[in-house]
Amino acid sequence: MATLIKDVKLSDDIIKKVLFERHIDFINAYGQDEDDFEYGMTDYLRVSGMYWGLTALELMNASPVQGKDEIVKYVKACQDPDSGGISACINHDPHILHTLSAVQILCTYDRLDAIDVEGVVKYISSLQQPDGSFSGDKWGEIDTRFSCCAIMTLSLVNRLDAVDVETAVEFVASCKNFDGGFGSRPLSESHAGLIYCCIGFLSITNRLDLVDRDTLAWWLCERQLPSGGLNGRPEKLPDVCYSWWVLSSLSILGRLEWVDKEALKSFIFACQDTDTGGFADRPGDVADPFHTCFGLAALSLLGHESIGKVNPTYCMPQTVIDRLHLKPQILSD
Ligand code: 3PZ
Ligand code: ZN
Repeated sequence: MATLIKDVKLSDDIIKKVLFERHIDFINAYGQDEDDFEYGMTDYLRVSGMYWGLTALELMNASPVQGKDEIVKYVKACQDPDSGGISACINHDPHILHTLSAVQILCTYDRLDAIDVEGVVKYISSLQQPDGSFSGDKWGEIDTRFSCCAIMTLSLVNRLDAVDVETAVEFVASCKNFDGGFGSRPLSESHAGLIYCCIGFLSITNRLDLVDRDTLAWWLCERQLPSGGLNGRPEKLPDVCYSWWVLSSLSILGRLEWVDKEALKSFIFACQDTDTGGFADRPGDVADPFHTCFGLAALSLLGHESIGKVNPTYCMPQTVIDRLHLKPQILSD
């Protein structure tokens, strides 16, 4: 039986440039509902939603119309004074993902002083388990995504000393599979999003020696489909956010040249919504800040000259990573 490849077909008249003005308006419009940037995004996603939108704006060299002070004030109000963690939205429970997003926003605006950084450090270290893994909140399950959030957050505030990095590395290493990829826990299947988390984690902890570089780079390149787009696992449709999870991992591994860059650019361009602005997961779908951020970030890694340089480990402007003197490990070609 012939193998059926799941894919999309790009139309012949796809746009071949980035619609910057449209995307800037799209992101800014997400905040205009109630005069505040914050309100456009569903509450359970808000602080991370702000990070996606604000990072998209930074990469386009634009500023939020609502003003950075307003954003800093909102993020500050989401910190729980008891645990030190940061929630998606005022009065929600703190979570490690939103804690990372908040720290990413504040580092980008050079406003870490606005929150209780020691509280953040205390919160992250409280989530580490005896086996080195991290949970996402005080109830949550264990997942390599949370190991990544923990190590990224602590490295951004220069406090990696607050956790046991060595056992944290052992846990992530135990999630490596025979295909070179990584899963969410030991024995769980490889997935491009989780591979990004683990490769980002290992680049910060300077342990890329634990990666089966070419086996993994090969698996990642196999995510590219005839449309030029990338999927997250075999048999899945392409999706713009996987352009980021796969490309950032390949970039850290020094294997960016293994993908067909022109074909991927065409796919990402085709995911722009020419009416509303923003990028969708695939051509014709509804645009959102998440895919807009990762679509632009992927184009940055592909060398688009009008998009600011993004750091492949942190998905933050490279200028910010340089200002913080962070040097996540990167393998050269
Ligand atoms: C999306 N989340 O669980 S979510 C997310 N997905 O909060 C945010 N690619 O339905 C937006 N799919 C859009 N704006 C989607 C964040 C998911 C990822 C879903 C998705 C992305 C295809 C189906 C998980 C970092 C943080 C969180 C995730 C990944 C990386 C949804 C569905 C899920 C979610 C939010 C909205 C629109 C935006
Ligand atoms: Zn997606």
